[in-house]
Amino acid sequence: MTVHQKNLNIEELVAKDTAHHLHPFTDHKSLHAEGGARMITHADGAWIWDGNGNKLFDAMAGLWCVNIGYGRKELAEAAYRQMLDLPYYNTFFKTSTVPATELAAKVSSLMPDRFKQIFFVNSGSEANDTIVRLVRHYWALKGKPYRKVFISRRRGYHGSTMISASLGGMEAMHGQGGLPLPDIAHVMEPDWFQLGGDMGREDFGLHAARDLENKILKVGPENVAAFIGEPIQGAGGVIIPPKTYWPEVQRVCRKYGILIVADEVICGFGRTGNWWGFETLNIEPDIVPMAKGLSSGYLPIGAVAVSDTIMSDFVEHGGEFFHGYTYSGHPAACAVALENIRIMQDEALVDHVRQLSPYLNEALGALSDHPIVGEVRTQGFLGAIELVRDKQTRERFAELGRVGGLCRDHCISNGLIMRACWDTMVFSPPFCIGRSEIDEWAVRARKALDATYDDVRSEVV
Ligand code: PXG
Repeated sequence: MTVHQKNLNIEELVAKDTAHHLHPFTDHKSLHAEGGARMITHADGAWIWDGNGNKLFDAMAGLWCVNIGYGRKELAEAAYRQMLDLPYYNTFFKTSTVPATELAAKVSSLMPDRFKQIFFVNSGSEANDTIVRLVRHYWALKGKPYRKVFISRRRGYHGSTMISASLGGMEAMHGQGGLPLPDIAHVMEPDWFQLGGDMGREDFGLHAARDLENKILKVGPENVAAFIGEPIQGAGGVIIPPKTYWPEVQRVCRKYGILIVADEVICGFGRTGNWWGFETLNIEPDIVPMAKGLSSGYLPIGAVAVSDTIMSDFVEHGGEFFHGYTYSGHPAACAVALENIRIMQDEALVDHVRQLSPYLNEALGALSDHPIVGEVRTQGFLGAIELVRDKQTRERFAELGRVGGLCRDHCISNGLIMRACWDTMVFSPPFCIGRSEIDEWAVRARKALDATYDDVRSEVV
């Protein structure tokens, strides 16, 4: 163990946190009523500890981001060394720094040849904000300023800023703050389990793609700038699309000259068993936002990879692109990301994910015999367990999200972190785990499912 347990007064800390810390994505009434947040104190590998001394298996890798696992000293040392050399300098106005230069080249080297240019940001939300500005400016440079509509999917998640939350398809988010902003249209998500009805998976994939074409025709193809989608929708409930879906989406976008944005914020950096989700799902994107796994969450950093097609217009037409952040290409964050990628490559972690994923699929897949589990699906180290009251018809329990919440709490009681997206339990574990940890996780998950079943037995068909 490389971690240090400090002598903390947790009760006092939780009170202070409740008094002063305004938490993201939180119901403040219930946080106050329940006596505050769970304080996480330290972590190692795939395990986190809370202030009460509970040790939990983190099957979410934080928020889908700690891909290499917790406790890697090399990353802390990379940040320390860089902060001594140069803690900050900007990358605006024709200036650069060594780690930003090296990281741009490194990220580009992990991608298909056409992605030579990398723009740095601090988060996935900023990556997608950047893309909306950059793509609209690209079309303006090409003399088509009216091409500004972005099409995305319902239950897609692209961030929490005004435009990235608008791109996202989360109704609850749109219900606050006057979203979505104009010139964004949403189409059906390729969720066979929930929306497929009697259709076969492959037919349903084509059906969902047809919804995109219908929307393009309604908006007017000449007005559409880009289609944005996560190769596998993460926060929407790990929606692994039918095999027919992406090829058809791609055909439709090409037909109308619409750019494709593959949001790799979750799927990127090995999560699906290849470096990029677009490789796993056979997509050829024009522009790629990334964050999370770029630094395994050790420091905030994101990026946008831009293909030659788009870049050539920027270089040809010239004129300043008025966009950037104080911390675009922050030296310490870039140094940590470089070290993270070095470890991923030296330890062949993407191969590890690909090789171990059938085992994970089998171990977690065995839960599909459970009375309230409708489906278990995985792709690489990304997956979901669907909770249903009727296994045959895939019918949900009443009050969507209630049973997911119960199950999440039972997971925690059993020393396991999985996230509930409504009644879909999702997981995205760190890459550093082996077979024994997967076995341990499956045992804990079954106990949590059993406890949930006890709560809702009378409702189950
Ligand atoms: N795109 C995707 C695909 C994401 O999953 C973002 C963009 C935004 O990234 P930032 O770094 O701005 O948060 C994300 C983030 C959840 C949850 O509830 C998911 C995310 C963030 C917070 C919570 O599952 N994904």
